[in-house]
Amino acid sequence: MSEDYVEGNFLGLPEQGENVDVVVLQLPYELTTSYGQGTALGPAACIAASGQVELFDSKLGHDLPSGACIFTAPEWNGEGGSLAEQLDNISGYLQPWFAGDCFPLVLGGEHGILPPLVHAAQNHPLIEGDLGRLTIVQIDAHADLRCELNGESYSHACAASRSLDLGVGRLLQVGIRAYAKEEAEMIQTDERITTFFARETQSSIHGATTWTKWLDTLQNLTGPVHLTIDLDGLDGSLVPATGTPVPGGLTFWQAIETIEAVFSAPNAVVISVDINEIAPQENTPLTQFTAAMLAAKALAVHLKARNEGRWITNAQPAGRSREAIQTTFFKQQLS
Ligand SMILES: [Mn+2]
Repeated sequence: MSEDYVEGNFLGLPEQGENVDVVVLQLPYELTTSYGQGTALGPAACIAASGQVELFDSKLGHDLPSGACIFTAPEWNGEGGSLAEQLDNISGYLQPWFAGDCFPLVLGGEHGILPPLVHAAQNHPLIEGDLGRLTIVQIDAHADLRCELNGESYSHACAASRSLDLGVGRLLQVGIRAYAKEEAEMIQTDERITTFFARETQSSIHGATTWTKWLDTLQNLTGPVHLTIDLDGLDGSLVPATGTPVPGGLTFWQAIETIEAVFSAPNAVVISVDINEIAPQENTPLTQFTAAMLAAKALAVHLKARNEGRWITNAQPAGRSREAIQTTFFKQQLS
């Protein structure tokens, strides 16, 4: 730990400069988690664990933050009595940071944060209200394509289908190994969705071939991309404290390769990333540490993309203090 380590900041990094290059946003949101508990404590636990992550990144070739200003923003305050109010407040909290002048690195919270994040992203200068331009790349054990779960249409189990409902143009999924019949049918019939099942990528017979196809698919991405990493996409042994750990998932290096491939796609711009379903475990910090490692990797390859000219910088810098936007979108949807 270095001398200028700042408690409560991602990687303990001191913030340099008034303009924000990367903002770390914490969403301690847990309203619909079905099995585990503690995802509301995940973001802070991830920040704490990030103090143990090495700052050197071999792909970047430098120590983080490599001259960039990384701002760990005050966490979302969790306000909102009803589910709809919480979703609106999450979107309103995120919106000012999707202005295109900085890169949002979002820590959740359960996967139900995805639809309000997508809603917040629609004013991004590369999207301009047309979410059809946006591709979501999803690492997950579950397809999250349910119509509803326990009568709740904004459950974490519906995160991907609600995002498609908002108009997202394309969805690429990997790690998927737990899904319902309705989800299997949607994957087969909906042309927006491409799914690489864990059964195929982890196969001891043809897994390597399928994995190469997945990485090729990512390299061929075009336009704005959001990367959503549900920690349970990784093998359950790596993330024992996540909401629903599932065996048979991605290895740590497959998650790293996926992140690197998305951010190095020559014709795509990754506008934001979220790492969700982080739940801390006191005796073994493995889950939150794994999340912190993935977040640090995303930060490193984002900075690498900047160095290589694959980041839009024409948006005006808007500084560090930004007011949340008021929205009633989800209230209207759910009324
Ligand atoms: Mn999920």
